[in-house]
Order: sequence, then structure tokens, then C-alpha cells
Amino acid sequence: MHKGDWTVPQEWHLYRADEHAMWDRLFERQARLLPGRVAPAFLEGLDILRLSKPGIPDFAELNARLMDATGWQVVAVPGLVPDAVFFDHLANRRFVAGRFIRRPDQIDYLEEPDIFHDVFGHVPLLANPVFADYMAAYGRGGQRAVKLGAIERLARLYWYTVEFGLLRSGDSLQIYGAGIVSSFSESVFALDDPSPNRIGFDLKRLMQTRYRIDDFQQTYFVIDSFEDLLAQTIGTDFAPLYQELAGSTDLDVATILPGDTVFHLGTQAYARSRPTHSSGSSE
Ligand code: HBI
Ligand code: FE
Repeated sequence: MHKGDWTVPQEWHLYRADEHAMWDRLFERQARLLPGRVAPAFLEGLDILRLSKPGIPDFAELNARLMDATGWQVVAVPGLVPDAVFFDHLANRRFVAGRFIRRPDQIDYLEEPDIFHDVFGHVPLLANPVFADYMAAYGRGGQRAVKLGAIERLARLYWYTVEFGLLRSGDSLQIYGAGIVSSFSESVFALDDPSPNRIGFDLKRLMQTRYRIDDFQQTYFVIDSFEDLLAQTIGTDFAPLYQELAGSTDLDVATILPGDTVFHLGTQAYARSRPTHSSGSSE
């Protein structure tokens, strides 16, 4: 089924016309919504990688351009892979992507990341040299975290930046996290809805903050720039931070601390309106 590194061939020739059409439908919807809302580096990545071409991207073609830009490549995997395997791929500039694409009835929500989430959501920023370095550094950090038993803490850094991060642009905010960028509804909610908190990125604070995997985020963290995010992480040995946090209690997902830089104090009205609303969170 797969090699030791869980990779499988993409088998691009096997995609059906309706699967290519699903990619185009998802792509068109986001391409109309994102300009003005998404970090410019994301749109630049779409151009550099020619991702606006119709149909599901063929990784062989995509990788020729991506390797040229930042030395990254996309590899196909059957689904979620073990953490250690995931980190090793990232550390070696290989982004793991699902091969399957969601069905029409899953257009707005699906459990596992499909090829649209992974390739449209994550890959354009891998053409940005600074963000590409950050993702490789994250992979190396993950390899260390496995040895330290600190994966859960490090996963929060990934979640609140790579998946659901916001970027400050003057006095407005832009989205860059793949989980937002690949979601029609969350691309609106994350910036416009009064419900969630939007607070300044703070590594230590973020590593204490739980997150939700089953619904819109209740808190988004805002970075000043990809350069700043890289500067705060690439050279940092997180071991002392893990030590410092060892005894501390995790923060609930909607908590605001006195030291937080609050861009927006959320009403949490959306979260309260959800049937499965729990004061805490699942992770
Ligand atoms: N596997 N295919 C795949 N994609 C992911 O995004 C992924 C994964 N395995 C683990 C994982 N992400 C996260 O839990 C890591 O941040 C730990
Ligand atoms: Fe993802």
C-alpha cells in the first residue's frame, strides 16, 4: 500500500471529470472571495505555481515549479500519517497531501484534509521563501518534540499559525492559515464575525492554549509578518519552554489573559449558539 514513509503515487490520470469539476468549483469560490482578505503572499504563490489552471493539479508538474521556488515538493499520502512521519517529511521539505477530493455533500465540511485543503490551502505559501523555511523549521522542531514527548504543545503552534493563522496588515487583518483559506465560510468568519477572539501571537501563551478541531476557532492568533514568525521559532530551542510549561494548566480556548494584545475581544456568540457547545474544548 505505501512505502515506509507512507507515500503513495498520486495517479493523477485516474481522477474523474467530476473530481476535476469539484476542484474547479472549490477553487472558483475561493478565488472570488479571497482577494483583499488573504495575505498577498498566498495569491503570489497561486501564480508562481500556476494553480489557477483548471482541474486537480498534477503533482509532477506542480513540483517542478515548487522545487524551483523553495526546494519543496508535494507527496501524496493515503490520509493522516503518524506524527513522526509527518515531521520527517516537513523537515525534508516534503509536504504530505491527500489524493482524494471531497464529495459534493461534503463541500463545506469534512473530517480529514482532502487534496483541496492540502494543496489549495497549504501549498501556495510554500512558494514563499520565508514561510517555506518556517515549515521546514517546524518539521525539525517536531522531530525534537517527538523525543521530548511534547507533540501536543508543538501541534498548537502548527494549529494557530499554519492552519488558522491571521496576519496583521497595517490596521487590518488578513488570513493565511490553510484551514481558513480553504474554507468558504471560515474565510469570512475568521475576519468579519464578532464572535472569536483575535489576539497577538505569543509563543508561550499559544502553547498553553487548547484548540477546537470540530468547529470554527474561538480564538485566532495574529502575527506581524512571516519574517517575525520565523525569527521567533527557527533558532529557538523549545525544550526550556516545554519545561516551563510542564506544570502549568492549559488555557481554555476562549480565555483572554491580561497580557494579551487584543485586536478583537470576541463575543463567543457563535460558539454559544452551537448545539455541542462545551465551555472547554476537545484538544
Ligand atoms: N498527516 N497527512 C497528514 N496531514 C497532516 O496535516 C498531519 C498528519 N499527521 C499529523 C499532523 N498533521 C499533526 O497532528 C501534527 O501537527 C502533529
Ligand atoms: Fe492542514
